Formats: sequence, C-alpha cells, structure tokens
Amino acid sequence: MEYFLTEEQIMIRDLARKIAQEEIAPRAAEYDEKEEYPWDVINLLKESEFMGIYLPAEYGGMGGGVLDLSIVVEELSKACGGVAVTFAANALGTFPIVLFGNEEQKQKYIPKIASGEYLAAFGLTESTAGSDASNIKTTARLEGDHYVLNGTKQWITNGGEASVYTVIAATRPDRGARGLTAFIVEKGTPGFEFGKKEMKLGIRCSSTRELVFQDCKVPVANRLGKEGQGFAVAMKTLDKARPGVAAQAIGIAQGALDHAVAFAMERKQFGQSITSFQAIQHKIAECATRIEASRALTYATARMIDAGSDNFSKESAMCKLLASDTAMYVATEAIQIYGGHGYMREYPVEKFFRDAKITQIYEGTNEIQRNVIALEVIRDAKKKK
Ligand code: COS
Repeated sequence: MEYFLTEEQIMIRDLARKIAQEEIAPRAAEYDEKEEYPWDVINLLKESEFMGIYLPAEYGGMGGGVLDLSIVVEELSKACGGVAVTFAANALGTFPIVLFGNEEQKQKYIPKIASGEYLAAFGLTESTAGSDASNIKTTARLEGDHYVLNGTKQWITNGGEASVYTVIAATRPDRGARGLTAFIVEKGTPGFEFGKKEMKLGIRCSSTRELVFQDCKVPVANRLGKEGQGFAVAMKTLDKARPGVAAQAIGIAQGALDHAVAFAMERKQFGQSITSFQAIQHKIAECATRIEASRALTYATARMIDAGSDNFSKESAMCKLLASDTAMYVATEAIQIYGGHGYMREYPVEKFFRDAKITQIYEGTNEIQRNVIALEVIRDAKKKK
C-alpha cells in the first residue's frame, strides 16, 4: 500500500531500515539470549539523530511527530522488539515534559533527551496500580521548596538505564485520580534507587526494573503541571504514546511474516514449495491484510495527532488494540507456516511470538483499550442525541 510519506519520512524509514537490518537483525538472537541492554544500538541511534526525531526543533529535536517516531519504531521492531521498546520508551518518558513542562523544564531536559545524552523513562505502574492506574501508593509530601517521595514503581521500561524519569505520585492520597501529581526525577537523586530487574518472556534485552523512592527529595521546580494534574498527565501521555506500541506491533508482525514467506518459498513438501498450497497462501493473505489494516489505522491516528487534534484517546486505543492483536495473530501463524522449525530457537519466529505478546499488555491491556474505545463511542452517541 502507498502511504504517501513525505520525502523526509522516506529517508527516515530507509535509514532506520538499514540500521535495523544491517546492525540489529544479525544480533537479535544474541540480544535476546544475553538479556543485556543494547547500548551499542542506542549509540547508533544517537548518531543517526533518531533520539530526537519526535521532539520540537526549538529544543534540539528534529521537529517530527508521532508518525516519524512510529516509522522508526516499526523498522526497529522488524529486527528486534526489545531494541524497539528501548527506543520507544524514551518518547513515553519525554511526552509528559513536552505536554506539561514549563519553559524552564523543557529547556533543561528536552535538548539532552533529543541528543541522546539522557535516556528517559515513565514511572506510573505499581504493584497495585496497573489497569487501575489511579490506585497509586507512592506519595509525594510537600516540605518547603521540595517534595519528599516514598514508594515503589514496578516494571519500568528503561529503569536503571535512563537518566530522567517522569513519575506519578499521590500528593493527596485521599483524592484518588484527582490527588496525583507528576514529577521529573533525575537518576542519582539521593533516596532514588533501582530495585528488582525482571526476567521476561520476550523483549528480553530491554530493561524492566523497579524504581524505589525512600525519602527522596525532589525540588518543587521539578513538578510537572499543577498538583492534582498527575492523572491527566499520565492519560494524555498514554494517548500520545500508544501509536508507538502499535508501530512496534506492526514491525513485529511484518518481521514475522517476512521470515515466514521467505521460509515457505524454500520449504518443499510433497515435492513442491509449500507456497503452492492454498492452506499456506490463505495464511499469508490473512496476515498481510491484517498488517496493512493495522498500519493504515496507526498512520492515520499518528497524522491526526500530528495535525493537532485535541482528542484522540479512541483512535490511539484502536490502533494499539488492532495492531497488537495482529502481531500475536501473525506471529502465531508464522510459527505454523514454519511448522516444527518455527518452534525451535534456531529460527527467528519464536522470538517474534514472544516479543508480540507484551504489545497486548503494556501501555494499557487490550481489555482497557476496549473500555476506552467503548466509552468514547457511547459519549459521542450521547452528544448526537
Ligand atoms: N485524557 C485526559 N483526561 C482523562 C483521560 C484522558 N485520556 N482519561 C481519563 N481522564 C480523566 C477523566 O476525565 C477523569 O477526570 P475528572 O476526575 O475530572 O472527571 C479522571 O481522568 C478519571 O477518569 P476515570 O474515572 O475514567 O478513571 P478510571 O480510574 O476509571 O481509569 C482508565 C480509566 C482505566 C482508562 C485508566 O486507568 C487507564 O488508562 N488504565 C490503564 C493504564 C495503563 O495504560 N497502564 C499501563 C502502564 S503505563 S506504561
């Protein structure tokens, strides 16, 4: 399908593809096996100026938007889902500063994130606050010119590796979603340590860790937005970041299908290539169609966001839902096309299968996406009455 990308976007795609296929794909199995943070790739992405691709030019970024970011994430994901989330999580950690930061905060942090000097991460999730995102137990108590943070964040992508964390804490624990506030916390702040590093099913080279705050003093100057605005910061950030998860899922799906088609063309059974069997052709057709549908919806949503729409919760949830279900479907079918080979770690598709699964879970489970979509559809219908 022709997506009518600009010349610049085609250049971005081609460069991301070259890095992904030449530098990442040959080492994807090794990254997976070693479960080590891919600093060498991050350094390559820094050199290619991709770290600031979605950030405003006035703060040292390339001035692109969610579509440009998605194009890069998709290409990286075709090679390795773990590397891709490591890159994409920077945007998740930085969007709160872009959306809610004051001038001083933007000047202080965005140029360093755009250049890749700082990696960023987003600290919302806790053991009691997953889908129930407002049930946050980490507290922030105002004491003079600083807040004192106490609590533990769980499953934070880029945890331990990032230099800057946007963290949601309760300034008024009695007020639920309305009692939350967002903060920028720098690595190295006394009282801020990293806890358990998770061992995962997929995306294994990415870092997933606890953030532990014990009487951690954060200057008032690092509060993002107003007190009580933290839930809105989190929700608006997720709305903007979910097309990135969709792009990751599309890359995983496309990568798995590309491998499966290449394998099917070589694989002979009953004296002929298995691509001559209708059973295999139908699988390929179904996968390819679902991928195009997911990409079309994701690019349309990204364009809507980049054009300045003020409400895209529904579309953002829809593309994340469709693309991640597609990734799981395609990765499953890719293994089926490979047959027994697909189940073996010697071949690449079992990794795509493991990497695909998380896209149905993080940045909001697909059950939560369906809730968001349904509520928006019903709200729109009520407005029309
Ligand atoms: N943008 C701005 N504001 C939003 C919003 C959005 N997308 N979604 C909700 N809000 C506001 C609501 O308008 C409401 O404001 P008021 O208190 O002024 O009325 C407030 O936030 C609370 O909203 P709601 O009552 O809908 O909150 P719920 O606790 O029911 O939660 C869901 C809503 C489930 C959608 C939310 O908790 C969620 O997205 N959960 C998943 C979180 C997630 O993605 N976690 C992944 C880990 S982060 S990588």
